[in-house]
Amino acid sequence: MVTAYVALGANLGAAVATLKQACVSMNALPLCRVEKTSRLYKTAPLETLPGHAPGSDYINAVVEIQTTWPAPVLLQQLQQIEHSAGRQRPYINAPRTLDLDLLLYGSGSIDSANLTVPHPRMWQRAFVLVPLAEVAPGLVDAWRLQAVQSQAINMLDDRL
Ligand code: PH2
Ligand code: MG
Ligand code: MG
Repeated sequence: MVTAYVALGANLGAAVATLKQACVSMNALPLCRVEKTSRLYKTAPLETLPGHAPGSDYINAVVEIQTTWPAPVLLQQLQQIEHSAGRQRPYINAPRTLDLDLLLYGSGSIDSANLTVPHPRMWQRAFVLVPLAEVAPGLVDAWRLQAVQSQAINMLDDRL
């Protein structure tokens, strides 16, 4: 079994319901169990493409999973769940119905054409680090959280 962390995000459609359904779908995958879930957070869109509207605020969360799938297979399964939620990719960082990003896969480092783990931008993003620190406090040092504290992030009174 490998412990992996997945970031969930959405800013199109019924985002809270979509994230909750995605969590159910991940837990329903064979050889995959959702062990821990974070609260839901409302976050301002970051890294939006110049010339495009930033879109609505995001709902973000993080889950810890236990799996025996190799990381590339797990990625395919996550992309299938994104697809089922109507995910489209008109341009980079476009508003989306569901984004499932593999943040960490055990202690592994992966650098392939379609998968980089640890996720290359995770340490710059409060919407990832704050919920990740909830489910895995030992993985996020205090100075990492301090480095992103200027980014707006609001804990909702709800969880996955
Ligand atoms: N995802 C992005 C780009 N920007 N901003 C927020 N607040 N939340 C996200 O999940 C997010 C983003 C690319 O995946
Ligand atoms: Mg993403
Ligand atoms: Mg993604």
